[in-house]
Amino acid sequence: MKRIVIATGLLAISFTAAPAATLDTVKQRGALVCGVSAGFAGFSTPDSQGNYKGLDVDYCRALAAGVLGDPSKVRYVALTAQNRFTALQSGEIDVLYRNSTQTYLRGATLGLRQGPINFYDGQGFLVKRDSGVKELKDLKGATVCVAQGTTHEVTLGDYGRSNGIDWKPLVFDRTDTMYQTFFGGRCDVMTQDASALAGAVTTAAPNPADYVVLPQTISKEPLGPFTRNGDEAWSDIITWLHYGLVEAEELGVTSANADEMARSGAPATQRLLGTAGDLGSRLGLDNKWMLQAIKAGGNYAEIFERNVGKASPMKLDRGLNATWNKGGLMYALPFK
Ligand SMILES: N[C@@H](CCC(=O)N[C@@H](CS)C(=O)NCC(=O)O)C(=O)O
Repeated sequence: MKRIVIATGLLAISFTAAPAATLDTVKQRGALVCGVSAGFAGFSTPDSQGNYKGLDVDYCRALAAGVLGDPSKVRYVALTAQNRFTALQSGEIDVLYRNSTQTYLRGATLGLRQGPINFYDGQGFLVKRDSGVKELKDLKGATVCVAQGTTHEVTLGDYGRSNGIDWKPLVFDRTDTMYQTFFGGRCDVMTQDASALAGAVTTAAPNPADYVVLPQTISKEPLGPFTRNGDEAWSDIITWLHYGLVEAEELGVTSANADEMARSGAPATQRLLGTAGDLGSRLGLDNKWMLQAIKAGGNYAEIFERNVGKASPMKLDRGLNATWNKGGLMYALPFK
């Protein structure tokens, strides 16, 4: 009898290795192509003139300043939760800064590198203040608005199953539709990164005071950049950019005093800013790349405070995003 072997199993997906030298491409093009969110208050959102603003956007600007000497040399590509990683795999963007959670599977299966965390977040829940809901167990049987293609979809199901909460997910492929639906009263609760919930309340709630983010989060959502595998030189730049912005905060270097600190700062400060040593050239960059990056939008604290901190509409605490010596997790590897 003829033996028929049917090959089943996983479809092997191979990602064409993108041209390795992203740094050269960016320099030749004279612009950075940065993948961001189309609309996420505090992280990436266009203002009335169409100029993108936010914490993720400030990383794109700092990178363009470091690599090209000009923070405005960025072309922003607005991406959804669903198409963000393919845009990077296909080479459409140079780097992804889009409130993207770093996970084992994303790191192991997408052909992408995960850079250092620029915002420690967690999955939170938003309810109407007068709903009487105080904690997650009050949400039994609740209809939950959740976005497709996110970590939240999976975590919501897992948490419900292990805690006996039979919530009913209502899944959206567009965040704007999800906001309309939730604020229109069709879901009892909406779940997202806690930062995104704070942003949604400031931008989309008819009356922000009517809503409250529950104190509990159900996951770790470490948000950070993604780059393509196989281009270590470029990934290193993305890595050290973040450490440089945090190191600047630790050393007290700000957008306002950076030039002065470059002239007269301590040796560690001058190494960071490129007036001592030649650290920049080791990454194929100008030695003053971090000076340019910091002058563009400030150190990590300035970027945080301006976009999502107490002085911004989102009013978030530093929390885990404080530096390690102030009770947080932000810790820059040394510049030496
Ligand atoms: N951090 C999560 C969620 C990221 C995400 O895409 N969040 C949605 C809302 S939950 C968002 O930012 N939407 C804005 C948009 O689609 O432009 C992940 O990486 O999966």
